[in-house]
Amino acid sequence: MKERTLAIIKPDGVSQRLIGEVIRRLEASDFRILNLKMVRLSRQEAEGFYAIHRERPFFQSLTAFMCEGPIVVLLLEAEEAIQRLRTLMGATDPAKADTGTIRRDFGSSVERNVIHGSDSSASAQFEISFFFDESKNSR
Ligand code: DAT
Ligand code: MG
Repeated sequence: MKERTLAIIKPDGVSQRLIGEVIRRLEASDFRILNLKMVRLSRQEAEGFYAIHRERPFFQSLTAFMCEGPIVVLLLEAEEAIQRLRTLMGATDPAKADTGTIRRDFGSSVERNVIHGSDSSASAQFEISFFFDESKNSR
């Protein structure tokens, strides 16, 4: 089934000049980019995006990291997009991620792991509408 999902190239990905490499991998893997933008999150926006994690011990550090520089937000469409993006990304901790995944190849720690991807259709819906006006998402 064709699905939409949201990916974010995190500040460490942008600063390592990995925008092109991440997009290349996504397109090579048959993801269609329906929309994308570079933004710099305020602390409040980062906290809103990651609100589901607000009770976790790493919340402050995570939201500070997400604001340290620009990010690239991508609205993606593909067959089984949600699960396939997660597979391309690899496990949260780059040290535990499979060989050949984006996080394994470029991540430097469990926090600085280069890429975000929605983990379910409910989170994809929330995250897409967080960044994009739904009426402008078709192409
Ligand atoms: P994922 O990004 O793989 O969906 P998650 O939703 O559990 O992982 O956590 C969101 C982000 O929070 C993750 O990309 C990096 C950070 N994070 C998760 N667990 C962490 C931990 N134990 N220490 C520091 N940061 C963590
Ligand atoms: Mg997650």
